[in-house]
Amino acid sequence: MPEAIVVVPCFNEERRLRDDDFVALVRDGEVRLLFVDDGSTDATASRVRAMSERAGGRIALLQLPTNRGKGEAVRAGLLHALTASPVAVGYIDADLSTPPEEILRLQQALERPGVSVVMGARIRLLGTRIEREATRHYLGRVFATVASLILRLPVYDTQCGAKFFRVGEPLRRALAEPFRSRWAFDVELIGRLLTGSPALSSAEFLEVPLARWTDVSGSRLGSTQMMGAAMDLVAIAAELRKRRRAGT
Ligand SMILES: Nc1nc2c(ncn2[C@@H]2O[C@H](COP(=O)(O)OP(=O)(O)O)[C@@H](O)[C@H]2O)c(=O)[nH]1
Ligand SMILES: [Mg+2]
Repeated sequence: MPEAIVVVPCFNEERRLRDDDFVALVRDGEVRLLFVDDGSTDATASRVRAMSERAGGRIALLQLPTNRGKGEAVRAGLLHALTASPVAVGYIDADLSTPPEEILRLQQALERPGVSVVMGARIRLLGTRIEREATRHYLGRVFATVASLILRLPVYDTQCGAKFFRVGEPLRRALAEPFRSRWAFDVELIGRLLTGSPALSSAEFLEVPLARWTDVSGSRLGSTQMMGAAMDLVAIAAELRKRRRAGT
């Protein structure tokens, strides 16, 4: 399997970083990790440097001077990753809500013929362990449903923090401009991929139901941020309309 570079956005994650799990992930899987420290004021950067030493350089650090939010940190990380010409890139959350074995399973799914984007989907099915607080689950379902309508794509879960992409012109173009949203940037990215030139077809997107996902405590996504993300959907919908018009 070709190696992927996986971006891990971090803002003051010193206390939640699980060093051993990250080091094991790059040892066991065909992945390299690029942590993006988004202007943290704690010891996030030195923790990543220590991991990098243990991982023989398979873990790298990109430091942004000031806090720009998750969306822009992911974009900066993906653009940096692309300079190394990988076949695939991805991003995951620093709290490993999506556990390492599931991350590798998502990466493998990108190998299927015709698949260019793989997204984890948090669906509570019998036999899975998706641990999410009820309020967050229901608010998340409303958000994802609206996102799906805006995107005109039958996507179940735009907001799971784990995604993989085949590297190519559609991805490069989709990352060229800053995102407008800190938290709803996944919706922007999917929208740009669907309406870009060249565009991806909806058939190239694959959602993989996760066997395990845990809402790790210490989230920075409070109710104010959730409201902000919901408002961002309005602007994203307007931008998508413009892009669709320009493309026809
Ligand atoms: N770059 C960056 N990443 C952030 C920021 N806030 C949160 N994150 C990262 O986004 C990911 C998910 O954050 P988390 O607080 O767990 O949110 P939740 O899981 O969506 O509730 C983690 O990797 C965080 O470090 C931020 O301001 N900048
Ligand atoms: Mg989290």
